[in-house]
Amino acid sequence: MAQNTVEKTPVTLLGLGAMGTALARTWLAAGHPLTVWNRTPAHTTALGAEGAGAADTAAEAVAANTLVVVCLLDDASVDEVLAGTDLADKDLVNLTTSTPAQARARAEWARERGARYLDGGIMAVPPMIGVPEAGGYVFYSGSPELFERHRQTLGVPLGTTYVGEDAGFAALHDVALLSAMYGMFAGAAHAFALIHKEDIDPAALAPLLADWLVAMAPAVHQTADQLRSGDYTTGVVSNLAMQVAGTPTFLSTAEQQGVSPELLSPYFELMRRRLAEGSGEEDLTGVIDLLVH
Ligand code: FVH
Repeated sequence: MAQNTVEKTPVTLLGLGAMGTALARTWLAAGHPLTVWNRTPAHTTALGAEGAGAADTAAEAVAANTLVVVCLLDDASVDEVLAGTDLADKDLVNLTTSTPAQARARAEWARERGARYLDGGIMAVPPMIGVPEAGGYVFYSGSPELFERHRQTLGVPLGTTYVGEDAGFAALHDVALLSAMYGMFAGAAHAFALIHKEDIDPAALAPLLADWLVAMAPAVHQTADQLRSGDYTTGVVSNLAMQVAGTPTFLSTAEQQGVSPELLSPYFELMRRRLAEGSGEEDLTGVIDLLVH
């Protein structure tokens, strides 16, 4: 009885793309009163049937509740959608992917309009929404009070990880993790290309590849320790000199397999430059120094 009488925070959600729709369903399922708006009104129909209130305009949706969540395509669409709304005294949570600079500017923009602001970077794809065991979560940054106030509501669709008061930090963490992911995809693409013309089943390589990437992933902790200490030679298992000596093997193999080295070469070039600076006893950590201007 008691659990049914707990009042759930009403939520306004602007943007019913693949992500917004998935978010909406979890709030509805958890019993949160939900008001939705989408540029293409047809996207609100199904959610209306599931209990959401569909507003005719973004301004009407914003007026309906204090907590306003935005999940639109990009920062330009956020600008467009919020332009005619009254944000005074609203709790604005922006889950639209943006750059750190855009997030910081949006926080200031919201403050000038009398709103409190939280920025979010979603580390999940739509099928992971509302599925805790899938491991998805959202990085949040901006007002700590706002995060605490809505922590429970924001935790309904996905886990929450608060990364600081600087509104740009959620976007920065988001882009950092996704950039690492693209590096991993690039490496996997090269690996599949190497076997492509051979009598090797890609489905046989895939589990070997996945296990190897998982086994290597903890190396990031040593990288972090070395960056913190400034000593890139402690705990080194495979030093830079040895690794650079091995690069011709990778490049020759690519050539023999008829595979372009264009994904690997830029990284090898950075390794060679670091070695030329006399850093042969280091880990690969020194490459990071070459990337930072
Ligand atoms: N889907 C994913 O895999 C990723 C996972 C990580 C986070 N991203 C980010 O989430 C934001 C929304 O992504 P989405 O998947 O919902 O994207 P779409 O399905 O393409 O929906 C886009 C919504 O934005 C509306 N919209 C676009 N432009 C405008 C505009 N100028 N004015 C008003 N609304 C606009 C669009 O409306 P409509 O086309 O249905 O009328 C959708 O509601 C995004 O930042 C991802 O990077 C998702």
